[in-house]
Amino acid sequence: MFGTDRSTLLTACRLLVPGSIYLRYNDLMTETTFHCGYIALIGRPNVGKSTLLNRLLGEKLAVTSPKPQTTRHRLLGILNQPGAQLLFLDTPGLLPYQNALQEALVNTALKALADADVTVWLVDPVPPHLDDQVILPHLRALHRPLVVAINKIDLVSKPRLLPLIAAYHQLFPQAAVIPVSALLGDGVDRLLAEIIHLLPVAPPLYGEEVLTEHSERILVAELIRERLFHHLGQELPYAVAVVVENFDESQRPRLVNIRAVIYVEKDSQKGMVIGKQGRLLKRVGQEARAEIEKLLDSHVFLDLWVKVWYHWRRDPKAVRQLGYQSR
Ligand SMILES: Nc1nc2c(ncn2[C@@H]2O[C@H](COP(=O)(O)OP(=O)(O)OP(=O)(O)O)[C@@H](O)[C@H]2O)c(=O)[nH]1
Ligand SMILES: [Mg+2]
Repeated sequence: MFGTDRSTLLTACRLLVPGSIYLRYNDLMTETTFHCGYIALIGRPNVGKSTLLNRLLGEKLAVTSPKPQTTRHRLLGILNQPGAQLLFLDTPGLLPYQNALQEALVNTALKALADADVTVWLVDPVPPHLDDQVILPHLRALHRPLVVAINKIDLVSKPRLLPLIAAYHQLFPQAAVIPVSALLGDGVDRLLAEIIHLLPVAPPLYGEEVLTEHSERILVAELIRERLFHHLGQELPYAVAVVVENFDESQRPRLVNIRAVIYVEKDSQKGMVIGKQGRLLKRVGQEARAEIEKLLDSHVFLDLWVKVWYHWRRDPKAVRQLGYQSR
């Protein structure tokens, strides 16, 4: 899914000098009514926010999985369209929190909501949960435009969809309600057109070739975590955090040497991540390396270690040190 020119995109992102952007992108600036702004993708866990971000960008930037609470960062994905630059913020799913990690994730999502010029509330194709105390109060208090995107419409028949659209219209009469399938792409063009229409008139903030502002280290750690999410069962994926400790690109593109640590919360989990005779860790490493090589457009040597950080999810300081915090 990664484009071949992706590492160029990301490298360019790191090399950009503030102030040079407008000079280099005169073509974007010639529009007299250029639209630019932040769009927060908000919703419950697992509704498809990250899948939608990847679909909108045409690149795999965000990690996704069938398990809820996959996303842990506010991830910026930049899309350039004729006359507009869209700055999408993927966010962690909103739910009542039970530990320091979940609290940090909810704060991250709410901060993105507060910062955004337009909010896209992504929902499953089910009637609104009117008793929702985590999202609805924030959406009701919103002073900026809202779009409701009913996702996964590939899973429902048309006759079932119409009452759903009506129910969301009734809940937020001022908002456009747009059915989409992030997986298949249905409705995504209409969603884009609606968002552009709602964005403020402003010049582009980023150069045309920039896809994101995140470091390759973070994206690499996320790809490793995604593979762990796919292979680990039950609660174990949630006990895992990944940190890239060494990123040696002195021989790039011949080779990038990466050492990453997978943190778990208990001794017993360490063995589960490593697997019998190291098989699970080996598989995770092989799959992650293939994805990382596409991302970096380079051969990669990936050295994975598993360490225990006792009960890190309960400890706000540990959560921060592992890179999860509202920004
Ligand atoms: N059938 C169908 N499945 C979808 C669609 N969009 C996403 N999914 C699936 O839903 C699951 C969750 O998708 P994600 O994109 O990880 O969801 P998320 O909202 O980012 O989840 P969190 O990061 O946990 O908040 C994955 O298995 C996706 O493949 C869709 O339009 N149709
Ligand atoms: Mg996600």
